Amino acid sequence: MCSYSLFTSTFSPFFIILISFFNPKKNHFFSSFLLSTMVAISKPPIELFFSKPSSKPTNNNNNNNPLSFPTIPIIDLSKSDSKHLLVKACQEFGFFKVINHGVPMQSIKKLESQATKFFSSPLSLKQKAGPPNPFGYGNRRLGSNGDFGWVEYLLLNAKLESDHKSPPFSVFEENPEDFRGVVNDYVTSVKKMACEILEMLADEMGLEARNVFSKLLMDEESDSVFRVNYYPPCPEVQEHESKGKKLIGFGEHTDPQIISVLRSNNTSGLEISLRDGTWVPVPSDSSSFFVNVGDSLQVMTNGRFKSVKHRVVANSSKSRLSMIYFGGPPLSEKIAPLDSLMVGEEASLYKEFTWFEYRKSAFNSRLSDNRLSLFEKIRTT
Ligand SMILES: O=C(O)CCC(=O)C(=O)O
Repeated sequence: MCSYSLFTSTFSPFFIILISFFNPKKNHFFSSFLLSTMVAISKPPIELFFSKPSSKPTNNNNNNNPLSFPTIPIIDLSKSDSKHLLVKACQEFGFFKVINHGVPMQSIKKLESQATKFFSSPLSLKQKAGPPNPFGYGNRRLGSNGDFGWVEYLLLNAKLESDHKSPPFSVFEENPEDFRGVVNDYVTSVKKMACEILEMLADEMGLEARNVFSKLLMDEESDSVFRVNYYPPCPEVQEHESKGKKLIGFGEHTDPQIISVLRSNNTSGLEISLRDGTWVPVPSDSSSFFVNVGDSLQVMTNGRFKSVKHRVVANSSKSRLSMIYFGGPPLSEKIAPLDSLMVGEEASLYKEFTWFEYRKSAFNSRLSDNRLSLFEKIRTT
């Protein structure tokens, strides 16, 4: 089933021409023969989506071996002592889970249901919402530098006033305005939570302005995006898994922005990389959010916070649906360590750059590249 959908998405123009030429109603035998032959001959290399067998262990994150596994920090946003834990989580992992987050479950469920409906629509309809250039529907191809993943996605402008009459919103034929409204409600709540987290971090770090990070997301020109990912199940996984390979839904990367806030359905697949390179699966929790430190926040804190490397592994039987808000600064914003954070003679670890420059550089790289390395100062000591 998964080979077939990959086939149709990769070769659809060819496929459509042949179908219309050999009308199946008139020449059923020949067209079915042709179709099955095409599927067999043109079967795309599924190997493309599998990782090489890893030399680095994946920690199974179960309770049988609690000592070897550092538990992913859980931050209760309703508790007053959370600020300290937040800073610690950003320093140690660049990743944490948030509970009591204040995002209405109704808003989450509405968006999830609209997104599920969209991804289960015929490919021809979904393609009307693409390509993701910069916003729209994408399928298997991640960016334009040769990265593939077992994923379909919708990439949307997180600016709330954007046009619901053009793609991808116009594809929600029954009511594009309604879909835009559902996205707006969700993004508004998640952005509020992201800003609250950023302000708690600034407070705890003793920065003079508690909105020093959050104002970049609140800025009218904030370059924030919203993404919905759908990872279809792929039965062929089992065969490859026995050889120690994983079906890569979304290849390893760090997020270039300031902060990312992720929510998924109850299908796991997200993994984060610890400093020693061990991959740790993150158990899914559809009622909580997961937060990543992005590269820009790493730079603004002069490396005190770490942007977390993460990836998604798809599976054989359950689909994963995730929605991620990427909070980014305005394009012209200079991304540099905050003066108020620097201690004594502390020097910046990074060359000066704007978000526009960094974003451009990130777009021109492969997912797994260490994108910040181009902007690191060469240390002389
Ligand atoms: O889909 C997920 O769970 C994470 C995807 C991700 O890392 C991304 O879209 O940047």
